[in-house]
Amino acid sequence: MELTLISHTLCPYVQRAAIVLAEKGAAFERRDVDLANKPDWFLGISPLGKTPVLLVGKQPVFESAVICEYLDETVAPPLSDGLPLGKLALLGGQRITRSEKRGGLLTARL
Ligand SMILES: N[C@@H](CCC(=O)N[C@@H](CS)C(=O)NCC(=O)O)C(=O)O
Repeated sequence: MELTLISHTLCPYVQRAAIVLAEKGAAFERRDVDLANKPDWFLGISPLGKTPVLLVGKQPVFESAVICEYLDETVAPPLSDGLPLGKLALLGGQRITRSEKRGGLLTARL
């Protein structure tokens, strides 16, 4: 499915989604909008007029945490282990991995 990240150059919430996409090596188009002069097409897909919005085909997905979770569930490889702690870490910008040797959980910044 074609992915378009509707963005603003300085938006840290956009960065969360962009980092997840980059970690996955996913192909996507980035389209910046001027938040001081929001275009009508943007207001038509972003209920609160905020970036980021991820277009999955023509379907808008909004709220950066929701976008990150959607991407992790639909684009391989998974960055979280799908368990609650792993999901929370993903949303906080961390990756949780299981330590084979120590049998514990390790976290690292995405
Ligand atoms: N809770 C939102 C926050 C998004 C947000 O506040 N984006 C800012 C840019 S960094 C925005 O679009 N501001 C424009 C406005 O509020 O009019 C998310 O995590 O996606």
